[in-house]
Order: sequence, then structure tokens, then C-alpha cells
Amino acid sequence: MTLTTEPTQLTIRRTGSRIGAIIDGIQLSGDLPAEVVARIRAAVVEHKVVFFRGQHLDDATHQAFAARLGSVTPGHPTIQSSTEGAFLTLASAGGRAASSWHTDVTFLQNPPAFSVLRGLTIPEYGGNTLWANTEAAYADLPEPLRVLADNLWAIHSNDYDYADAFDGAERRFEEFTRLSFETRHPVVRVHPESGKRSLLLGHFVKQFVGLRPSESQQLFGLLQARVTKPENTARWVWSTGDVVIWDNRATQHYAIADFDQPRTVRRVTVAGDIPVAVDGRTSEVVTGDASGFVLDDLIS
Ligand SMILES: O=C(O)CCC(=O)C(=O)O
Ligand SMILES: [Fe+2]
Repeated sequence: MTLTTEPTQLTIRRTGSRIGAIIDGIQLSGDLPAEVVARIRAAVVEHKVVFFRGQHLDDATHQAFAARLGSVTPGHPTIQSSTEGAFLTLASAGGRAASSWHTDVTFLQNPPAFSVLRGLTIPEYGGNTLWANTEAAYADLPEPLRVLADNLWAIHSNDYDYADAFDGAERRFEEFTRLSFETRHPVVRVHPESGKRSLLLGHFVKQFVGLRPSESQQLFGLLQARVTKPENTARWVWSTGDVVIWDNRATQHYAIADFDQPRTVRRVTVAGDIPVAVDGRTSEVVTGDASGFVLDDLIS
């Protein structure tokens, strides 16, 4: 039997004025009517991150739903031990998480458009996730910083110190950097769907083009602080079965490592476009070939 959901049943409730919305009245699946998928997609682009409670998806449904948003990628370009087909599973026995502000997979030329994350095992307390709106951060820049950012490019690399992020951290880091990827991205990108400008930064930034490492670090800190200020963020308190979708082209996120019980989340990732700068130039590969980084052609 195919369950259909009337678009009118779907409700979208913002969680803050800058980012975040809870969508109720819907059961996610690969069979949703096109107009419902379009409303969800529009909500993700508008609110940057959307939260669905009590979905309890299985793997097949998770992947089938994600495939309605675009081409599903392999779970991760380098972390094989946690990747199975389209799934990246982040499991922690307690206290380790992706606790550093980042946009997913920006070391590739075309970072994902959407990440669809579901909560499998959620600790009784702690382990919330934060998202930040990188469009609002850009819009709030004072003129001199905006001019600076508009003309700035950054090298993003997977040679980032992930050492604290997960269980088996050292093995992970070795795995994470097994292949080397570096991409030159504009610091300000124009969103392919909304046309809005955002700051493209996060923990994979290694250096700004033309600046010294120490100068890069200081400027990075200054711009990142604009992205991650509390007013610019949403926080999700997970329950098992929840699903969260974020627009990876307009957000950063941070998993808070304040839990001491097991926590497992599983992600399916939807491929994105090559970022475009304000002057129309596009991101360029410096090192590494990820041209095959699309799992299949399930574009709906
Ligand atoms: O553990 C989380 O809540 C988020 C993990 C993460 O960074 C991701 O799924 O991309
Ligand atoms: Fe992430």
C-alpha cells in the first residue's frame, strides 16, 4: 500500500527568526507526491535546517526519500569503515562527536547540497546538534568585511585535524586523509536555488589564498565568529527516530560532545553543484579526483 500525504496536513513551524523549522504532519518516504517533496525542499532552502520528529525510517526508506532531493552520493569519500553504500554511520560509545563547526565535505569541488540525518541511538542527555545560517552571517557583515569576503578564496582540505572527533580517532584520521583532496572555493558563494550569498568556511579551511598561515588563522577566526554567534544558530535535542535535513550550501553544523552514553546517527548525502563566486568564477580542484563521487543517478 502506498501512503500518500495531503500537502495540507503538512505544517511548518519556525524554531527561530534566523534558522530552523519543525515540519509536522508527514511521514517521510520515497513515495511522497512531487508537490510535497517540493514543499519540503523549499522549506529546507528557506529555513536552512528542518526537523521531523518520530519518523523511524529504515535504511531503504531513508535512502529512497533522500533520492527525491537529488543524486545520492556514497556515504563518504574517504571514511570506509563507517560507510556502507549511501550511508555514513557516526557511532560513538560516549563523548566523541563531530564537535567542530563545519560544512560537510567542502574539500571536494562540489560539496553536498543536502544532508539527511536520522537518529538511531540517542543518549538520555546531551548529544544535541547545532546548525548555523551562513547566509545570515554574510548579510550581517559590515561593508568593509563584505568587500573583503567577496574577493577572498580559501583552500579547503581533508587534511584537517579530526583527531578528537570520533571513536578510534587515530585510525579515523588516517582513514580520513587516506586520499588527499584540496579545493579552492570562494569565501562567498551564490546559492544555486535562492540566489543569496553566504560565507563558505568551516573546519576544512586550511588557508586563504594569498595570505600567510597566521594571517589566515586570524581572519578565519573573525569570519567564523560571525557565522557561529548564538543568534545565528538552531539546536536540535534528538529523540530516536528523528530526521533532520540541512541545506549544506547555506549552513555549518556542530555535534556537541557532552554525552557519556552511546550515540549513533546515520546520514545520506545528496550531491551539490560546484560553488559560484559573486563574480561568476567557480571552485577549482587543487588536488584529488572526486569526479566519480555520485552513487547513482536517482534524480527525481
Ligand atoms: O552527529 C551529529 O549530530 C552530526 C554529525 C555530522 O557532522 C554529520 O552528520 O555531518
Ligand atoms: Fe557533518
